[in-house]
Amino acid sequence: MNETAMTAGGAIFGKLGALGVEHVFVNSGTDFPPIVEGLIEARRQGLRLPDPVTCPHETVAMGMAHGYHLISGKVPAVMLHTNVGLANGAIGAINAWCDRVPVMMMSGRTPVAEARRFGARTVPVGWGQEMFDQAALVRECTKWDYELRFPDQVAEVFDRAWSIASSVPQGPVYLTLPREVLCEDTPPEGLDQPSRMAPVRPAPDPAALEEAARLLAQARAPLIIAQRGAGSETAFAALSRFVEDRALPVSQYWATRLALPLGHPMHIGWNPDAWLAEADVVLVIDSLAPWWPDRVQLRPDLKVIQLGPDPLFTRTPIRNFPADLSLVGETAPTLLSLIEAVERQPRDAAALDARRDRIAAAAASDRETLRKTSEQGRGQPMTKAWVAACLGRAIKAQERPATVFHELGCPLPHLDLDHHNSYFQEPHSGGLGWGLPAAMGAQLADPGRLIFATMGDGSYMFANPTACHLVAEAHALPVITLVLNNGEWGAVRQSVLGLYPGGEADRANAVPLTSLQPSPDFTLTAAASRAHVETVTDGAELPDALKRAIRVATDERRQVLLNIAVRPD
Ligand SMILES: Cc1ncc(C[n+]2csc(CCOP(=O)(O)OP(=O)(O)O)c2C)c(N)n1
Ligand SMILES: [Mg+2]
Repeated sequence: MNETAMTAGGAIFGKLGALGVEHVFVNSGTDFPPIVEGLIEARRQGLRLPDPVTCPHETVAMGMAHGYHLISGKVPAVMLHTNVGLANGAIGAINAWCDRVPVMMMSGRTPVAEARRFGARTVPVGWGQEMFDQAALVRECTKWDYELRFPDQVAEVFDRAWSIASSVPQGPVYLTLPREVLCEDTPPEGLDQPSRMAPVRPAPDPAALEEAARLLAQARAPLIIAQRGAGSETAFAALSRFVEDRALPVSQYWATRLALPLGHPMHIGWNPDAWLAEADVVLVIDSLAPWWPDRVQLRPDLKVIQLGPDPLFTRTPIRNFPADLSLVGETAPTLLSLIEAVERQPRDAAALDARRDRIAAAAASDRETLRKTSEQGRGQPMTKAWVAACLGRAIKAQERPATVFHELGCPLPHLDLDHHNSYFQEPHSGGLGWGLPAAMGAQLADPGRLIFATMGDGSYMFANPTACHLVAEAHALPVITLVLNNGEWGAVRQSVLGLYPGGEADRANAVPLTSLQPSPDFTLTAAASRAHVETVTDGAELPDALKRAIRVATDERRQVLLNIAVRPD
C-alpha cells in the first residue's frame, strides 16, 4: 500500500459517510483488521464518517439499527463477524425484513486463501468459518446480497446496496466482505460521493385511486384497518381529520405503529370483528394480517382496498386477504392522495352525522370498558393493563415527545397515546429480544425524546440485557426499561390453552415448558451498568415510581430499569 492509497476495508467507513449513513452498529472479529486500520486512517484524513457503536451482541446491533431507523427514517449500517456474527444477527434481519427497515448489513468472510496472499488464513477459524454460501443465512430476509469480488468495487457496490435498501418497499440488504479483498488498495473514484441511483418510489394507478375514493365516499358501512401507522406526521394528522369528517371507524388491530390517536372518537379499538362483519367497504392501510380470517364471515358484496408499499405483501408465501383495489406507494403520500380524492367526492352531511354519532358512542363505550379493566388491575400484583394505563398518564403529563416500545409489555389499548411515532411494537415476525435495543436505537436517533422499553421478563432476557445496558451506559442513552415480570412465558401458556381449551394443560395446575421461575432479580443486571433501578410490586406505587424514573432519565440522563411484578393474564 502506498502512502496515499487506501485499502478497500479502509474505504468503507468513508463511503458509508458519503451515502449519509450516520451510525454503524458493530460487532467485530478477526475479519476486521483492514476495516479498523482504515477507520483510523480515514479519521486522520478528516473524512465525514459515521459513528461506530460497538455492540457486545449482534441482537443489540440489529435491534438498535432498527429502532434508529424507526425514529430517524435514515439508513443505518451493521457490521458483523463472518458467518457466526451473521447467524446471531439473523433474527434482527428477520425482524427488519418484516418491518421493511432498510439496514445495510455486512459481515466479513473468512479468508479464501490458505497461504501466499496478504490477509490469508492464519488461525483455525479461517477454516472453521468457511461456508459454501454464507449469504444464504439471511437471503430470505434481504432484498439483495452480494460478495465483494474486487477492491475497486467498493464505491459501486455500496451505492447499489444503499439505493436498493432505500427503494420502496424498503428493506435490509447484505454484503459479504472477504478479508483479502479488504486488504487490497482501492481507487478513490466515487468513494466521497453519494449514490447516483435514485431510490424507487412507486405511485398508485390514478384510475384505481379514483375508484377507491368513490367506493369510500359511497360506502354505507365503511371500515379502516391500520397496522403500520400512517407513514408520517402529516399523514397522521390528515387521517385524524379525514376519518372524523367522513365518519370512518378505524381499528388498529395488532398494530405495530400508531395511525390514529387512541382517544380519537372514530377509533373503535383493537378488535374489528363486529364492524368487519357488517362492512361493505374496507380500507386496509399497510396491514400484513388485517383480521383473523377464521373468526369473521365477510359480506359477499364487501369491497376491500389495500394500500401500502406492497399491498399484496408479495414476499409472504401465503396471504389471501382480498384486494379488489390495490393502491401501491409509500403509505404517507398514497394515503394523502386518497384523502384528497375522497374530498372531491360528494358528501351526504346528514348521513355522515348520524354515522359519526354512532361510531363515537361505540368508541366512548370501548374506552370506558378499558378504563374499568385497567383500574381493576391496580392491586398486588398488578395487571399489564394497569401498568399501561399508568404509563400513558405519565407520558401525557410530559411536554417532550415520548415513544413506547412494546414487546409483550404495555398493551396498546390501555396506553392512550396520541402521536405519530409514539408507539412501536415488535414486528409481526416476532423475533423476541427486539424491544430494548430498538428503544436504545431510537434514543440515539433523538436524544431529546423520552423513550420507554416495555417488555415481558422473557423478552427482556432474549435481548441480551447485559450487552444492552453496557451500550446504554457507554452512549448515555437514558432509556426507561419496564420489565413486566410475570415469571413465565405467558403468551406460550395462553397459546396452549387457546388451542386446547379444557385439554390436558388446562386441567393441570401448571402448564409445562412455560415457567421462568425462580425469577432472577433483574434490577441487579441493570445496576451492574449503574442504572437507576427499582422493584415495584404494588400497583398503587407505580405512578410515583414512574415519576422518579422520568426524573432520573431527564435530569441525570441515566438509564432506568423498573422490575414490575405483574399478574399472569
Ligand atoms: C426468538 C424467539 N424465541 C421464541 C419465541 C416464542 N415466544 C413467543 S412469545 C414468548 C414468551 C414471551 O414471554 P414474555 O416476554 O415473558 O411475555 P409474557 O408472555 O410472559 O407476557 C415466546 C417464548 C419468539 N417469539 N422469539
Ligand atoms: Mg413473562
